[in-house]
Amino acid sequence: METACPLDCPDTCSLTVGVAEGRVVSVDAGPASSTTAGFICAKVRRFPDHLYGADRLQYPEIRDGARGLGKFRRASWDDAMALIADKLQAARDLHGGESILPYSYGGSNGLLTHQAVDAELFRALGASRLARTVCAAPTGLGAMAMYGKMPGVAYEDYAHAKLIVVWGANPSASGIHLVPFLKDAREAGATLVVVDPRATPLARQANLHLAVRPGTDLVLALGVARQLFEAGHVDTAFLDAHASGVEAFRERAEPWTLDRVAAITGIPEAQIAYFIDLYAGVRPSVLRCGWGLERNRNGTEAVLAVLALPALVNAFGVRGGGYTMSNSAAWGLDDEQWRRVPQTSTRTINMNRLGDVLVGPSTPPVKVLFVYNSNPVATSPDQNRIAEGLMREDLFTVVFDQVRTDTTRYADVILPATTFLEHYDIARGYGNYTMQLVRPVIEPVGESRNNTEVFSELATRLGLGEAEDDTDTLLRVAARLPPAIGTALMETGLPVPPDGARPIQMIDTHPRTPDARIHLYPASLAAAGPLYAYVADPASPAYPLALISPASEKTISSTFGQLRRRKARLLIHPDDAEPRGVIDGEPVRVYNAIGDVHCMAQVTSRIARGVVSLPKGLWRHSTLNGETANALAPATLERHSGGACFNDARVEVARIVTAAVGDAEVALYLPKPVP
Ligand SMILES: Nc1nc2c(c(=O)[nH]1)N[C@H]1C(S)=C(S)[C@@H](COP(=O)(O)OP(=O)(O)OC[C@H]3O[C@@H](n4cnc5c(=O)[nH]c(N)nc54)[C@H](O)[C@@H]3O)O[C@H]1N2
Ligand SMILES: Nc1nc2c(c(=O)[nH]1)N[C@H]1C(S)=C(S)[C@@H](COP(=O)(O)OP(=O)(O)OC[C@H]3O[C@@H](n4cnc5c(=O)[nH]c(N)nc54)[C@H](O)[C@@H]3O)O[C@H]1N2
Ligand code: SF4
Ligand SMILES: [Mo]
Repeated sequence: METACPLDCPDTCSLTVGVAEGRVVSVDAGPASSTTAGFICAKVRRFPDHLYGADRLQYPEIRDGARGLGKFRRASWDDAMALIADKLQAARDLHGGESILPYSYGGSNGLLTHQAVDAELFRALGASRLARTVCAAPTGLGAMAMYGKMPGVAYEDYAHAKLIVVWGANPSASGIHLVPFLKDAREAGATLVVVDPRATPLARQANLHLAVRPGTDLVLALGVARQLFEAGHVDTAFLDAHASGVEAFRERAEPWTLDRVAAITGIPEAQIAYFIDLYAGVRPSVLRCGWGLERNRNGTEAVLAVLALPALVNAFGVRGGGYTMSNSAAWGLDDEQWRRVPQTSTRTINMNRLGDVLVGPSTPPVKVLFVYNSNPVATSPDQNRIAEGLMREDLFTVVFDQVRTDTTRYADVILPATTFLEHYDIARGYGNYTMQLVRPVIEPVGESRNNTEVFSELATRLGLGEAEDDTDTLLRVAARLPPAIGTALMETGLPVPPDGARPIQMIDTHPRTPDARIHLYPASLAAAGPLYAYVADPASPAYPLALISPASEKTISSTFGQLRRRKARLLIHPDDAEPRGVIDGEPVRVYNAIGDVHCMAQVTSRIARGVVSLPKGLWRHSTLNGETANALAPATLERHSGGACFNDARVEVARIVTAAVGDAEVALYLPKPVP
């Protein structure tokens, strides 16, 4: 049977699912979308393990025993929903609607299962609003301010580029369908540059790998810009015609001489100079900007400075020239069109601050937390504080998920959710230009229900709406899509965005800023102070190493994390391992003031000196002591967007040695070496 993959991945594959006797037996590439090109990732091929595994939730459960112990008893849907409706009503009556906090991210959800009926319910309740900033807040804000989220170069057109710059992206894991087009381009003679603190698979094949210190991309991009101005490589006629803020931008780049850039980024001057020569001279050139450079204190300004580069040299106007960031806005949809309850003006809580909001003072206090489409114990910053907050005796927590996650452990009520093979959805790609209908191929597993059913039933119980099922939502949303898109979605299954599926930037598609110009110095962001101001590294003598936590090919954020069997490994450079006595394959402790992760070490020169790396999305069982990278990630906010600063985690690493004390094996830590 034919469907599509809505998971949080830029590729939105078409899928063919084999079903026998009502059970999914195989999941593989489907024919509909040509970008899928006959292959999908190993994670989704293994989807039956997620559907039918031991961790799949089959029926509602109510806490049975002390909070956090993870003991639950089976309940009927009727009892579980009655209890939740009671708690929502009571919280609203006693403390006001804002004491209810819906917590969701929805990266792996399409238009029907996120910010649809759920949003209507929580708006009608007058609940607190949530700023969804755990991902893409800095890139989204920067790309919007500078280009109005102009659609980017399509994957297919990378094959036409002569210079490809992959900046803070790792498509070999995080969007694999771009990789064949990079290969085609390379075979046709294209040069590949990768900007990444890790030697990713593409960095290892690249002509030039700039191993940037995490959080310093702003400085690197400003240094490149300065040289482009200095050496006369800037297309001033193009900028006069299409950009604003050029002089203000140039002034901010001016101080960033190559020697200063090299000192801060850790990249040798000669490599930066080589990159500048390439970028000034080779056409068509395309820049794939990822999300790795946003997850720090300089995120938005880094994205601005990087996305300014194609404008400076006018990389646009040719097939295979320009840049790609998220293409989610290419469809030009206004999601408010299908929400029947208007937006409220209730308080907004930044999702990155969940721990503080639950533990610290908050007016009103959060009394009901409703978690769905998200797994915050595994994915949000400051894990230990979140866990502390979830232990609060006066908090009522609902967790609505497909599997028993690290977050369900803290629930008062667990509700079982369907997966995308059991419900309708509309998946909108953010890498390639595909939008597809997601169709149920099997009946719901166990008693699981989809988001539409659950949120509309709660609305009915609370007298705030009517029950509907996912086909009702589908028809309602499809009818409110722009006619060309809605009709094609339902009839051919493959609509095309308004500016086409392979737009040439500045020819087929243009900046969607109010004046249709490129804003190199966006006034909207400059109000709070001068833009392009580098904030120094948060490292300290106690915590000198930068911890990054990039996407893993084994999971999608935390999804499928239950299926990981091996203990996680910390990547550490030999020059950092040696003085700490850290040995490849042996246990280590990674710690700072807010967390302490025990895992295995992998000593490798595939990571820059001074940087260590753990996978994102790990579950507690993947480390030796149940803390993950998120326990070390501060809940600080990027200053423009409120975005998460996972990669601002600064840590120390020590070898763990064990010793037998009586019958027990006790871990001893080597003291930090004296420099
Ligand atoms: N298999 C798989 N695919 C995924 C996901 C997944 O979890 N697994 N997640 C999906 C989601 S939610 C997203 S947002 C996208 C993310 O897609 P990507 O942006 O490609 O993925 P990341 O791993 O977050 O970051 C990319 C690279 O940035 C590097 N990096 C870290 N810090 C810095 C820095 O300061 N500067 C620079 N230049 N590079 C840095 C990392 O080493 C990493 O190789 O992928 C999506 N696709
Ligand atoms: N350390 C570190 N942490 C990170 C990052 C990082 O770089 N470093 N990056 C972050 C990024 S890029 C992102 S996008 C976030 C993602 O953060 P989350 O959104 O919390 O992560 P997911 O694993 O996508 O969680 C989605 C959950 O929703 C459930 N789900 C899926 N579909 C449905 C549905 O239809 N109904 C219901 N009720 N549940 C459903 C899934 O089973 C899954 O448990 O994580 C961030 N966390
Ligand atoms: S996760 Fe990405 S690569 Fe894997 S099937 Fe889904 S869209 Fe395709
Ligand atoms: Mo993400």
